[in-house]
Amino acid sequence: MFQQLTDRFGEIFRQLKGHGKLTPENISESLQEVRRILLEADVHFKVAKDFVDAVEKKALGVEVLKSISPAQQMIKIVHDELTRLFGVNEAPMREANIPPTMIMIVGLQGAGKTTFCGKLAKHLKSRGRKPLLVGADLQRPAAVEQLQIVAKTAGCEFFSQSNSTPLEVCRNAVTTARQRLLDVAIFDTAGRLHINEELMNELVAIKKALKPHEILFVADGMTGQDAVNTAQVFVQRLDYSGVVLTKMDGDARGGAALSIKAVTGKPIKYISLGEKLDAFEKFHPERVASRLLGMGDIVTLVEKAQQAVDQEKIRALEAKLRKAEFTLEDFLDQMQQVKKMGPLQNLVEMIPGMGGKLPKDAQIDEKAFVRTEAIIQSMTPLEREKPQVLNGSRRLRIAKGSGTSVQEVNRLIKQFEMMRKMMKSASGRKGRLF
Ligand SMILES: Nc1nc2c(ncn2[C@@H]2O[C@H](COP(=O)(O)OP(=O)(O)OP(=O)(O)O)[C@@H](O)[C@H]2O)c(=O)[nH]1
Ligand SMILES: [Mg+2]
Repeated sequence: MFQQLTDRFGEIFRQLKGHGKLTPENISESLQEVRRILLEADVHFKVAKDFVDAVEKKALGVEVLKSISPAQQMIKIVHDELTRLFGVNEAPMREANIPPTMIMIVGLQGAGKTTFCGKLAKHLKSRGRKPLLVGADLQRPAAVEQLQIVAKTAGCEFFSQSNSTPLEVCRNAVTTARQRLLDVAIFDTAGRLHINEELMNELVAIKKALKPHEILFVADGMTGQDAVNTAQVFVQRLDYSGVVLTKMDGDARGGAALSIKAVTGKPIKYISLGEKLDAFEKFHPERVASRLLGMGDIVTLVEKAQQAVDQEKIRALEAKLRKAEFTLEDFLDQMQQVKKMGPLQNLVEMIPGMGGKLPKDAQIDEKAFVRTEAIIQSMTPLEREKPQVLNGSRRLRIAKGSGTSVQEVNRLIKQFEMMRKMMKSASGRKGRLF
């Protein structure tokens, strides 16, 4: 995801490293480059302009701190602005007081609606919910069968009916959900090649009659500004509650992701990263901003790993997180769990210290993964527990032992400390269902 943006931002920060401090000249030089990068990534021109202006204002206003390099200062400012652009606070899903919670999925043809329905249902099921997948796409032949297969793969219940209207299907699905004691109904609606009145009227009728708790607009992330334009038309007609960006595993340049919240006013709630039902993530603005800047996203990484480890381990880990006692040993353990989970491509960018090393063609650098592992494995138990004992000679020994360099060891340790801080601040926000 965002590989191109990550590489290009990395170049800017590297260039800034050569300077002693931020000056109006080097700020302006960097920002010209930032503007170019954003426009090349197909970010909406107004969004790009506002972004650059905001970064400039902050950069010119920062106090020059001796202990922080200009590159670090700039990273922090860009990171904060990206987070703001993505919507700052994670957007929670609304739930029904009296079940079922109704979630309506809308979007153009082929955007990934049906696949997303399956992903969301599977995710909810893993959280102890009982979702009902509702086939309300009566337009495309075989659409209902497709959803039925998805429901089976997700291990969830399914409802549809022929010789009916989409509104009737949704209405009857709600009754069915109540009868079967299912607490979430997900409506998979029809797509069209282009926006047309018939489609909009159909969707507006469902919205009016049933007042779904959430309406999620699904956009193909590969289509850049087209997705943003469609999102804008849909929000005017349907005033949906959130956006799902799909196909973020491909070579999406990032334009849609960076523009859609600013243009529509609606937050991205989920991203989809592949055809398989678990290639799916809740969208966390701050984490994604970190990932985009090559800083990794260890919180998401741990969450994914938690799904693969047993309950006891999860509890032990949570206790450590709360007390900020997470050690390099735990990190290694998590990494090994994660490796079993694949696709590595989606996970690799969350590991601090690896983002910048991914080659341009976005091939997975399996070697970098192995090197991180080798570094930790070359440490003694004490060092893994207390990285603060790692003095120069220990670092040299570890570098030799792991066949890496002292710089690599330093980088890993520095990023590990950063991630520990992140975890501490993230561990307070747990237990949300969606
Ligand atoms: N690579 C990738 N492919 C995806 C993703 N999401 C969906 N697809 C693929 O995109 C194609 C269309 O997905 P669907 O879920 O059928 O799209 P839809 O919006 O329901 O399409 P209609 O029902 O025709 O409107 C399928 O081949 C999916 O496997 C994703 O996140 N990444
Ligand atoms: Mg579909």
